[in-house]
Amino acid sequence: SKTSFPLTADVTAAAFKDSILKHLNATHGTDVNKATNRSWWDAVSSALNEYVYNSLSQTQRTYFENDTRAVHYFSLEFLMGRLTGNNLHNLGLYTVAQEALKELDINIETLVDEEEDMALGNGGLGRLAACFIDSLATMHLPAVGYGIHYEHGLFRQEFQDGHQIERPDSWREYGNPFEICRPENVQEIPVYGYVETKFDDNGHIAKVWHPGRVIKGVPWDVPVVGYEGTNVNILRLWESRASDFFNWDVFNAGGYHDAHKENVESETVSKVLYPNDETEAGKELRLIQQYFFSACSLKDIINRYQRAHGEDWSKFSAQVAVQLNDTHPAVAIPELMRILVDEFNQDWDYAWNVCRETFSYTNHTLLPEALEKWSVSLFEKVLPRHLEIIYEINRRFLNDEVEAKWPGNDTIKSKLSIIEEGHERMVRMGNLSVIGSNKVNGVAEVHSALVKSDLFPEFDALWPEKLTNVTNGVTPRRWLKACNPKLSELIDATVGDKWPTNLELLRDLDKKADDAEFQKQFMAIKHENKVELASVIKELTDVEVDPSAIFDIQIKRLHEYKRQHLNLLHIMALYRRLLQNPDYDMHPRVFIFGAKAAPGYKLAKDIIYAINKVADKVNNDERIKGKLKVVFLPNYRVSLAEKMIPAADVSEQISTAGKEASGTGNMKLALNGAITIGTLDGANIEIAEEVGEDNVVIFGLTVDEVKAVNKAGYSPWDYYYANPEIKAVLDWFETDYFTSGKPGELASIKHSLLEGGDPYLCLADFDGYSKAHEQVNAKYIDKQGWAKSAILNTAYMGKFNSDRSIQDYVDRIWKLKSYPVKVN
Ligand code: DL6
Repeated sequence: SKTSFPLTADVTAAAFKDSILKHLNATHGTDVNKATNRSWWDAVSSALNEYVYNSLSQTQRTYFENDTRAVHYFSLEFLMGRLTGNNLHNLGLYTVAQEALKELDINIETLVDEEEDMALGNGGLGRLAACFIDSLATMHLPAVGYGIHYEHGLFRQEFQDGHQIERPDSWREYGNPFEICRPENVQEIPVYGYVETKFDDNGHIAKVWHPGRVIKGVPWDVPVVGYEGTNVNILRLWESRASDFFNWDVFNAGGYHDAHKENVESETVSKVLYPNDETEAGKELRLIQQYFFSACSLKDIINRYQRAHGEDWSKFSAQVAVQLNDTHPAVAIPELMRILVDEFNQDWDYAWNVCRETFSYTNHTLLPEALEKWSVSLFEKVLPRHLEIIYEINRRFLNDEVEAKWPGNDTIKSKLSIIEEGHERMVRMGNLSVIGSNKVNGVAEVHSALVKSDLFPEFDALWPEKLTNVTNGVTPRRWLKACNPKLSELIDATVGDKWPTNLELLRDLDKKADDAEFQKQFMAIKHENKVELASVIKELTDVEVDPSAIFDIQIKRLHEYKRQHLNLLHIMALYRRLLQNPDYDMHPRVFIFGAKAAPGYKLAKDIIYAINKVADKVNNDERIKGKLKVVFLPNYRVSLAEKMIPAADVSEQISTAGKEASGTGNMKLALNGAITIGTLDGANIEIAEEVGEDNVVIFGLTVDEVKAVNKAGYSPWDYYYANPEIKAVLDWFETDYFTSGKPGELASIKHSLLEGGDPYLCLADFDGYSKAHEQVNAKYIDKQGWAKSAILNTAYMGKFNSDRSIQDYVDRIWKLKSYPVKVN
């Protein structure tokens, strides 16, 4: 049971067991007689951390000695999930730990279930950040992730009578073994106050910001273990505290009450993650969160830079790349200008060049409601000096660059301006991000094309080289190797064990796609995974499902554009067909959902409720002979995804074309051998190109057709009157069929699809979707054809490795060199 990785090659189960026992006592102060699961988990984590910390120190030394250029990934969200299994796998210690624990009579799977998910993100954007830092460490690239150390991550979801209830998440209530507090790197961050204009001895204007409050930023480092464990990077998360210095002043002046209030307000900054994934109302606290973590991170970067280069700024942008994960950290742009101009007296033009060479920006959405804007008055209150700097950036940009390209064109100027004029003037963070960056990327081919053509066409005309694409990817270490051990073993035996760092190697599986014996093995593993998921379903919902049914899975945030309600309409149509004809020809199906709705998003919560109510009815209706089941698993999160994805036969990727920037769940499911039923949207298009049109089921309007339909004036009523099935299903929502004695409880869905105008074209796509499902059914009945398609999905997903995405960022944007730590 030795590992195959050089660093841990000599570690035996016996030695690991000794280490666990040592830490149980010496680190955690307990013993085998008293130890709870939690204590065992703590002890395993400490045993594991010995290897992590060793590599961490060596990595930091290697980067320091080589004075490396590094990328700094600024993200308000890192959806890390659990770390124990992941770190064990990446160090090659999973089997060793499993055996060691077995000797102690402990099941490793029960133990890793002890760990709360680190849910410091909402969905796609945050999980992408987590995959990216895994890839950066695996590829030996100097990188730091920067974010917020939220005390409460994304809420825990419960259902009460089918309704979503939000409960606070407390992922570190009793501490977390995978983070290290670094008091030596604390930062002080000013906010509020006013700006004084002064003149220096030479008569030059100097701006002095007198802050109204100072917030202390305390860094917590989470080691990020690359695959094979040689390089360990860090994720540095900032916790806000009241600044001692500042509050003692108030306290001594007799203002105990005020001091206490300020303490509470300062500590509130990192208290909780905002639970909306695509929209954010102009909340003051959210702006402070954005500034707080951006400013802490920049100070941290500058401290490190100055240790090597003092005040010679000429090398700054050669050493430091900052990637802005969406516009959330865009305030870092004026902050770096403020530091260079106000604190280090650099010339404006010089500082601006440094800034532009340092920052790049990734856009993750085209939804208008998600494009961040802050009211000028709020900005002025919280960050008065930054607003002045933004005005100056804007003035120079419009007067010099825009004027040179489009002389006298005020229409273009007002469109490109960072400031939106109107009854309330707004700061447009998207425009600021484009203007202050050297590269801007979308996250899938079609999305990046739309960023150019629809969102930022004038910026593209002004700087044709600036806008580019980097298609998203997912880490195959977590999303295949760790979550699907049985399939991983089969793959190892077929194409060798190097695929976790070179996913293109899976391509060789295609030679086995027609091999009956291999098909049998592949599908037997899928079946075993389905058996395991069936028992999770039973445990969480008390619903029994048959693992020989088709497992059809839709997992993602609940949002109208993702169209869980289109899936629901089709389920209701199937149910109706079965009621009308009990012999209706279909292979048994289990529709499985996982999704959280933003707490203030009423219709999204209504859709969850409707799915749960339909599920209750369908699952208990004996007339349909178990041919149809519907389950909604509560509290969808990374660790639940790891159990669902390996068991999926069908992957639902059914967003309205043009709305899903990329999607990454689509990649995880296909990689694990699920067949996609999807629209030509986001990365689905590239997945279909890679796996081939015989191995996906595509339906629905294309991006251009969606535009044409909307332009011509879309009327959902036409579909309601023309298609009796649509009419019957929509009318069902108004009855009490699913909500006995309470008619109308589900009516909001019908209303949104008719009176509400069906903004995401569910009814227009219903017929295509329904036919696509018939195709899925026919395909599944052809057992060999299905097995072949499933195998080819796994085989041809090599492109969607997040290592490939990172290599694209390195080549097109970051220009980094890799520094593998030498193993002695
Ligand atoms: O790029 C990661 C992920 C995409 O895969 C999804 O398609 C997209 O919806 C998501 N965007 C967000 C929106 N956040 N903001 N702003 O999470 O990004």
